[in-house]
Amino acid sequence: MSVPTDFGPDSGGRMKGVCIVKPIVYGNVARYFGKKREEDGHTHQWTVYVKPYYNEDMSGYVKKVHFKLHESYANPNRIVLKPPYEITETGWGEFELVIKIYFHDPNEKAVTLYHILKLFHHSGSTQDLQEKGLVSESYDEIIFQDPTQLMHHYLINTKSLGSDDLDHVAYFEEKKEKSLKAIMDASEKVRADISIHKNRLKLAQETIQQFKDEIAKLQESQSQTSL
Ligand code: SLL
Repeated sequence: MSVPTDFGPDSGGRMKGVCIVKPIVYGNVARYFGKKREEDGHTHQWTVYVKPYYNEDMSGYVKKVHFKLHESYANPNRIVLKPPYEITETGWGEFELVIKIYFHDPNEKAVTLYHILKLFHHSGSTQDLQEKGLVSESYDEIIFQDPTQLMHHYLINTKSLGSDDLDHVAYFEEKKEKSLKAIMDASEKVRADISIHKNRLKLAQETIQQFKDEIAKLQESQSQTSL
C-alpha cells in the first residue's frame, strides 16, 4: 500500500484524544461428521475466524492474524495474512484458542483474543444452532485510543469487503434487544421491590415508635403508682 511519506512511523507520535473503534466478531462454526472417522478418530470439521462486524476489509489495518491451536495439532501456530482470517480443521476435542491480531503499524500493540472452540452442544450454553451447524461467536471491539498518524490513516481508509456475510448482525442485534429488555425489566422489578421494602420499613418504624410510646407511657404510669 502506498502511504504519503508524512504519515511514516516516525511522523510525530500519537493523535491525542482520537479514538477509533472497530467492531469485530470472532468464534467458530462446527459440523459433526455423523460418526467418528475410522482413520484418525476425528468427529468434526470446524472453522475458527475473526471478521469485521460490518462489511469492511480489515487488511487495510491488519497485518496478520495468528491462531494458536491445541498442541495436539501439527503446526499449531497458524498465520493468516489476508481475509478471510480463518482456519478450517478437523478434530475430536474442544480447547482454548489464542487469536492474536497484528497491525500494520508496529507501534500499535497486537490484540489478543481467547476463544473456546465449541464442537458439542451443552445445555444452557450461549451457542446457537444455525444453518451452518453449530455457531459459537462473540462480539468485541478493537479500540484504538490515541492512534499513531500512520495507523489513523489506515483505520479511516478501509475499503468494503464486497461480501454479504452479515448473518451475525441480525443475530447480535436480536441479542442486544433481548438483553436490553431483560435489563429494563430487571430495573423495573428492582424499583418496585425497593418501593415495597420502603413501605414495609416505614410501617415497621411506625410500629416501633408506637411500642416505644406505649413503653414510655407504661413506665410513666408505673413510676407514678410507685410514688
Ligand atoms: C480435550 N483438552 O482433552 C481437550 C483437548 C484437543 C483436540 C482437545 C487433535 C486432532 C488431531 C484434536 O482434535 N485435539 O489429532 O490432529 O478434550
